[in-house]
Amino acid sequence: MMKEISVIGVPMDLGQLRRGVDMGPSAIRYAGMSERLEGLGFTIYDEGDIKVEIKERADNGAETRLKNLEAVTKGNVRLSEKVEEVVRLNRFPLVLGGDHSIAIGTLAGIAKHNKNLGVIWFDAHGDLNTADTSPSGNIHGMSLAVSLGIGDSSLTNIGGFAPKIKPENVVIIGARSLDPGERKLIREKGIRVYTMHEIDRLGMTRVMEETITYLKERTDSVHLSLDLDGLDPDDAPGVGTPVVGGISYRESHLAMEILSEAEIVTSAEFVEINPILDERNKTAEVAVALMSSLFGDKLL
Ligand code: B3U
Ligand code: MN
Ligand code: MN
Repeated sequence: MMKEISVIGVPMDLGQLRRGVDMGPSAIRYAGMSERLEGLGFTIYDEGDIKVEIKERADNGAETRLKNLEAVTKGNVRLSEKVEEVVRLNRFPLVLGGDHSIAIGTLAGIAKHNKNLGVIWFDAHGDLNTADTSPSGNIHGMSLAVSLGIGDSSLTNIGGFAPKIKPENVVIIGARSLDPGERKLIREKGIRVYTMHEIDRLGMTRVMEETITYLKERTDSVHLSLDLDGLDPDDAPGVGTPVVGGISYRESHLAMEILSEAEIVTSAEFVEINPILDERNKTAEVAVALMSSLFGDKLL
């Protein structure tokens, strides 16, 4: 794995309606991220935060169902440019959210340099809605679809090209809340999904081994997009849309450790941490612990 990590904070709360997720990057830093990763031998370049419009000044998408479309687009354009620069410097981009709409900008920046990018989407949700299928109009529930080239063109064309990823290069892990339109898209596009059913049935070890074999066969780099709501709300309570019956603290660590051993992950983001809804920064601390496992921390 690259020994230099660039950390990029994205205080984005416009892809959904709950306040507080914009404080995620700060909460993660406060939980001791840099010290933990430096302790593992990495050099950390903290690039600070991307500028995102504050809620009070953001438009509310008068002529579209997509909430705050213009401000979400602008923040993601800035993010994509920063991520692209980091990849060009051959550093590992580690993006801190913010809501999951920021995956649009992260993937746009990475995909500029990686034409055969794989994505692990660790999430309770599919984030595969479009303006037509979304029950909420919230862009954080559309970011994976947008990255596949499906959705509003101002989002799909960020970076000047689309799509950013191929459906057969995506693996969703932890899904347990999928809308009807998302299920249809999964079937139509043949996207690989490990729902909680498969995780319970096969165990996390087999799920991760299959995922790694699958992605190694067809991709040359892998982005991990980790939504903290993929975990069970008992372990990660500080998220905007918790869904019961999720991945446990231990299973999620095991997943990170297996990924670390496989040495396939080339970029990552940790999103949806909402300190206002959290219990004494527990969810940010979980995020830092997971990062530490992903970057090779061993128990012994
Ligand atoms: N699928 C629903 C809910 C949702 C998606 N992502 C989150 N919640 N975090 C939607 O609004 O698209
Ligand atoms: Mn998500
Ligand atoms: Mn989610």
